[in-house]
Amino acid sequence: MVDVPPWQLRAAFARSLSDMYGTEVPAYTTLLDVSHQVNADVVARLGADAERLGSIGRVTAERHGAIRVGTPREMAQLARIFGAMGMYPVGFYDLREAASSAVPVISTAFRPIDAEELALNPFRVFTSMLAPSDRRFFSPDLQRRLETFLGKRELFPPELLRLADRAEADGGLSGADAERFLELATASFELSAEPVDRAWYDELEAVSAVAADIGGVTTTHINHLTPRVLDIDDLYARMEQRGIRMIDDIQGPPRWEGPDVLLRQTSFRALEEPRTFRMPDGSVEMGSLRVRFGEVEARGIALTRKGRALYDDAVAAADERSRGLSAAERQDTAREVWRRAFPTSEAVLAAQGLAYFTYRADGEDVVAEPIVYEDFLPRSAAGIFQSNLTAEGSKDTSQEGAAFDADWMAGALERDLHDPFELYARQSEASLREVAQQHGTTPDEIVSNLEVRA
Ligand code: OOG
Ligand code: NI
Repeated sequence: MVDVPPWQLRAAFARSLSDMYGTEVPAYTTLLDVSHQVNADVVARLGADAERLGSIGRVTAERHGAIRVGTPREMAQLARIFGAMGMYPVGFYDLREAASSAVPVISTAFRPIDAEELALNPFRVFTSMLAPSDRRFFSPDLQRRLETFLGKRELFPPELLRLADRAEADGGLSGADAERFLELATASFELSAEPVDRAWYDELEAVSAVAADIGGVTTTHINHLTPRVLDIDDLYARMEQRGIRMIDDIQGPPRWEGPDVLLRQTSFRALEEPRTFRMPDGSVEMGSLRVRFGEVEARGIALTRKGRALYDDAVAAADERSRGLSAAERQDTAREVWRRAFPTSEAVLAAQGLAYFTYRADGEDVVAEPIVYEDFLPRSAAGIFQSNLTAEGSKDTSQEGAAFDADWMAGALERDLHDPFELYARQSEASLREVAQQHGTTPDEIVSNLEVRA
């Protein structure tokens, strides 16, 4: 019997992970408190306008997680666990390219893909997989030892995977099974108390801190769990006022007077967490690792491919002109570039086909409502990864990188990999068809009228 549908599993899992992570990383609880205050203040200040990109209920519950695993097999297992919760792989991110320091991973994001499911609970997980075959980072010998190590570990108990498959086949679980599924799934992402092999961890860390975090231990863990805020600049300032050290930048678009687009992210610095280590002589010692951090984000309107190309050019131009500048100067420079590149109104974004909207009839009028960006940005992800690494690692750029792409990822996951642009376009076009029908006209006609009004 199905008592608990996928969306309820997803919402309950997000809550349970959040509770677990809050006990592991107390600064995360502070981040949640400050986020809630910031959001309450924005709602008090702006009223209904504050909810233009999502109801306050959705935004308050909204989180994304970050998880890192080692092999295609582990990725495929994750796909089953997330599939049980109505979360599907969307997008392909190559952080090996996006980062200048050694971040030898490729990634996707598991998330709901339908507007109704997103409204019920938008939980998403940025999921990365190590690439030991990439010669820029790993020698053939290290690759072999790494793959042997990873091949021996079991991250997810068979009972969890069986329950996941049942949930996916039946469209949910019975109450008792759901409880067991949530317990096993949450436990799979707890930080393990098992001693870390010091020599192995250090060897990998010399190559890449991310490689050590993934392949230096026999378990996985949630790296961060990110709440959403309505004013990320205010949040940044309030965290610093509380004495919590933030990374230097807010990644993504600068703060400006025009519409919020895509995604802005920042984080508090990775904290030193106590861990036990097994030393080469067999003794066990206390030590610490600094791998988990507290990220926070603000979301804006999803951009079309054309809008995204503008964004990518603006980011490259701002990077180019920001070299050697302070964080404040970098924001000013980005803002200048931005003002030249982007229109300052939603209406122009819509008319020029730069961003995605849904449309609805309001009497004789057509009202456009922005579609919120549900995905990630490789440049920002690389920035977040890098600003939290303890060491640069090593990357031999004279070597040929291993070839991975979206098709490879779909094959590893044994599932379709959704294209984010297609998902937004489909949602937008469906709404256009509906309004066109209500107005007895065509979608094209509706779009050209938008152009006239913008
Ligand atoms: C993922 C880093 C990227 C984001 O939100 O873009 C990321 C990781 O640290 O595993 O979290
Ligand atoms: Ni993140």
